[in-house]
Amino acid sequence: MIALDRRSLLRGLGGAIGGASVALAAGCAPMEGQLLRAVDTHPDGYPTVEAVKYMGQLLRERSGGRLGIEHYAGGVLGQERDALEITIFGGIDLNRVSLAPLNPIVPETLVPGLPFLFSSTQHMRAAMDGEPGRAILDALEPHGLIGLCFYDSGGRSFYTTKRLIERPEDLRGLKIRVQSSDLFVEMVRALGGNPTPMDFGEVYQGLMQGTVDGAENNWPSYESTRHFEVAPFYSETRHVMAPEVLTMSAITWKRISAADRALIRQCAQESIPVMRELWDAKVEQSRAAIVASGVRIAAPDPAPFQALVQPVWDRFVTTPTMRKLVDDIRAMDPA
Ligand code: BDP
Repeated sequence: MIALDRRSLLRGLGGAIGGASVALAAGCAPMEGQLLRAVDTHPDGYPTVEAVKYMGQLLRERSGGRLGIEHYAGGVLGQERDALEITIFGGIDLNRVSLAPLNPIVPETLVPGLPFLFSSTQHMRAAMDGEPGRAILDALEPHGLIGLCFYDSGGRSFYTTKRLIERPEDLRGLKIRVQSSDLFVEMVRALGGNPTPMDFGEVYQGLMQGTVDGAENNWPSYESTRHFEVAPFYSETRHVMAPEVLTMSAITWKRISAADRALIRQCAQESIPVMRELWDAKVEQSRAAIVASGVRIAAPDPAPFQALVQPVWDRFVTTPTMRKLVDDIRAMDPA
C-alpha cells in the first residue's frame, strides 16, 4: 500500500485529479488509469469498507481496468469531520460517513437522524431506497458532495461504564459522548443525559479516563472499537436508525465523463445488497461476541424515551422540504 498521510493529501490538492496526482505528491510513481481514493473511519473487514472495495472491483472489471478504488480504512486520513472537509476540497474522492457530520452542512441529512423516526430496518431501507433517500442524496450536491448511496447502520443504543439505561432517568448525571451534530446534542439532553461531542477515534480513551461515562452506537461499532471492554453495559434503545452514506467529491465528479459517472453510480448501487448481507451477518456476529464477553445487556421499553423527543423534532424539522421528507418517510412505514 502506498504510504499517504493527510499532509501529503493536502499537498496533492490543486494538482491533477485522481490517485496519480496524490501518488506524485506523496513521492510515488504515478498509477495507471484513475484510482479513486476512498476513506472510512472503520477498519478493513467492516461492512462499509468491504462494500466500497466490492464497488471498486466492479469498477475495475467494467472499465477494463481504467477505474478502480484505493481504500484507506481505519480513519488513517483523519476523523470523519476533517476527512469530509478534505473530500469537499477534492483531496479525497470517496468518503463513507455517518449522516451526523453532514448535519451542520446539509439540513436534509438531519431527517433520518430524528429519534425514533424509523420503526424497523425494513422501514429505513424502504425510505432510503425510495424518493426520500433520493432527495437527501441530491441535497448534498450544492455543498460539494455527490451522494452515491446509503448503507445500513442498524440502531444506535446507549452504553455506559456505570449502569444499564433502562429508563430515561438512568441517563441523569451521565456524560454521554455524541457525534458533532446539534441534533445528537439536543437529543441526549432531551433524554436527560449530558451530551459531550467527541470524535469517534477518541471515545475509547474518553470512556477509559472518565471524560465521558457512556456513548451510543450500533452493535458492530460497539464491538469493533472494543468500547465494550470499558463500557460493559449496553441498553438496546435503538433511538436513532440513520443510515451511512457514501459520498464523492463534487470536484472529482466534475472531472469525469458522463459515462464514467453513470458507471460509478451503477457500481455504488450494486454494492448496496452486498453491504446489507455483510451488515446483517456482522450484527449477529458482534452481538454474539458481546454476549459471550459478559457485557450486561438490557432491552428497555422505548415508549418513555420516545415520549421525550418531540421537542427535538420541533427544533430540527424547520423547513417545508424537511417536513415533506418526514411525512413521506412516515407514510412508508410498513408496520
Ligand atoms: C458509527 C458510524 C461512523 C461514525 C460513528 C460515530 O458508522 O461513521 O463515525 O458511528 O459514532 O456507527 O462517530
